[in-house]
Amino acid sequence: MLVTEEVAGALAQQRPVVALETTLVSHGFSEGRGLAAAVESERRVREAGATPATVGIVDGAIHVGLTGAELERFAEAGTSARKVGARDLAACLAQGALGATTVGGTLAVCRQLGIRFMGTGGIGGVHRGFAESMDISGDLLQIARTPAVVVASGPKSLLDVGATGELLETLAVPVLGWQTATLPRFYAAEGGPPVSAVVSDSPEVARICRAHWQFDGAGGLLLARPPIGGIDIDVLIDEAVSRVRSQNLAGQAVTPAVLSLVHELSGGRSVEVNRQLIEDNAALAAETAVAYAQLQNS
Ligand code: PSU
Ligand code: MN
Repeated sequence: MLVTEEVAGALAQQRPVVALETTLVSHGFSEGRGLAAAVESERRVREAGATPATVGIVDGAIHVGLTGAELERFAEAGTSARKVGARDLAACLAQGALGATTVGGTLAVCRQLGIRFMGTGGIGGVHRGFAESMDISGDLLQIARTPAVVVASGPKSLLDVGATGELLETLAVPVLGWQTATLPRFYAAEGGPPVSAVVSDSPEVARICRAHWQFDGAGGLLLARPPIGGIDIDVLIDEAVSRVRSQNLAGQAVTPAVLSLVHELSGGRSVEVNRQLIEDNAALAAETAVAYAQLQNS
């Protein structure tokens, strides 16, 4: 594993570190927008007083902390970069492929290094029609088994958000609503199921994390932050989901295909919301990482 000096130094001194993923860079956007979101996310993490640790697989090694040139490779590769969940890490490494880590893949790396905070846009979850397809994102199991907080604007709204909330409960993942009582739905702030606890500030999140991790074997938490300027595009999402389904796409290709169709159908409006919420979630992940470090040192 190649950990940059900046990240290794921060971890060694127990300073706040925030992991960021690369699937959203390669698969989540087109035309370099993923690169802009990644660069700005890193800037927001630093601005909040934490060290960004963007994770990706380059030339047969896991990189924790990416150079600008490496980030550009992920953006330029687009969907030709492998989408790497936890189960894909080993093959990607051994085969020397370029691998963009998902939330689940990134968390597997966080577990090795002891990184306790990560930011992303929306987590994967239980897909609509899961009873037939059995398509349930690997993100959920990785969140459950990694002692880390994932800051996201809830599950992506192309999923069955209610079923995702239920499965998070089954997996004993606390779902903390950032100044909200309901689980945000990625593009939309409203309309999701209730969260398991409402939180009002980052010191409170830090106290809950510390208490949670005192239980033997406790895993991850989801900190769900509603998007600012969220949009209700449920009709467009329904349309995109059914079009992708009729193309017989399955597995890893589903989420990127639906996202890109939603971006097209919304005339770019959803792209803007998506980019903004990714950056804001990175900043909140950093704020909570800082609060947690302060609590640990007090
Ligand atoms: N957030 C975004 N865009 C994305 C993702 C998150 O705003 O593309 C990615 C994450 O990497 C997440 C993945 O892990 O989508 C979920 O994919 P799937 O549903 O195939 O598990
Ligand atoms: Mn899937």
